[in-house]
Amino acid sequence: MTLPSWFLPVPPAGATPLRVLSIAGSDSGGGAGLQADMRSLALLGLHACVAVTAVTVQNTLGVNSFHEVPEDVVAGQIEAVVTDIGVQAAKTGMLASSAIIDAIARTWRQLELTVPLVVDPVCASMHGDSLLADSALDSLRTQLFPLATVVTPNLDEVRLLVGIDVVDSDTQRAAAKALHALGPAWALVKGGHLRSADRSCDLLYDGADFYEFDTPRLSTGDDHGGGDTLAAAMAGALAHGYPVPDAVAFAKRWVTECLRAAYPLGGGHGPVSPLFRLHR
Ligand code: PXL
Repeated sequence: MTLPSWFLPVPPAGATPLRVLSIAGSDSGGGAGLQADMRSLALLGLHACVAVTAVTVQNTLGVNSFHEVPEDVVAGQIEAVVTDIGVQAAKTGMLASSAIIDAIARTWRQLELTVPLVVDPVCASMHGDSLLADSALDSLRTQLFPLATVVTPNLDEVRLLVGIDVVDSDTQRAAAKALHALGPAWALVKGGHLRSADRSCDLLYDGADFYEFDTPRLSTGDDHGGGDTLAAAMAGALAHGYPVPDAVAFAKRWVTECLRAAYPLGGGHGPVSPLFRLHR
């Protein structure tokens, strides 16, 4: 199954859309976190459910603080959603603490969930504000990664998770192998501007084959929520049943369009924007 472009099939008005569960933190500025997930998923024609993990106090200049949601409330949201509404895919973003990660993994296993799970191992904001306790890295590696269909770290997160400094394609491959060894079915190592400033070269690995995704890289200061948007679009494509490499290819096209449509907001970094979809 190959996707034609940057859109997914949209259900007719009144028909129940496919559902994706976003397990993520709230961004009061509306650009990243669960707000980014809901914006993209809605504009892709899916229904987003949420399990809120933390409430951040932030604007476009940075994250001032955050308040964690008690882990039993995070688990309760997941259970309430999947036992009634049902979801075809899920994704995780900011998870804040080890207790929350353990509760998500425990709930996932107890409910015997088998839908695709995209784990975006969010560790810090683009300004460098921490969004995950250092002590939680081990829970991420040992509890959540083995349940993941695909993990999507950027280069900073790769360094924290597997201790590899990705500087070229050999180290990118080594990182993909080390991440895959932690248990996810697939590992996507996002390359950032690894090869050149104007290319975005991501590497996907399933334990057997490497898949390279080399696409034009748009540089804009307004790229808040880019990683969340990529992972949300992947989850949307997986909910539709597309294979992981197709979901990655699709999500890269989607986030590129969202970067093209990014807008300034506040005094800092504006968000990537799926609103372009309203004009097409
Ligand atoms: O973009 C990563 C991210 C995810 N979730 C929340 C965030 C951020 C970045 O700031 O605030 C809630």
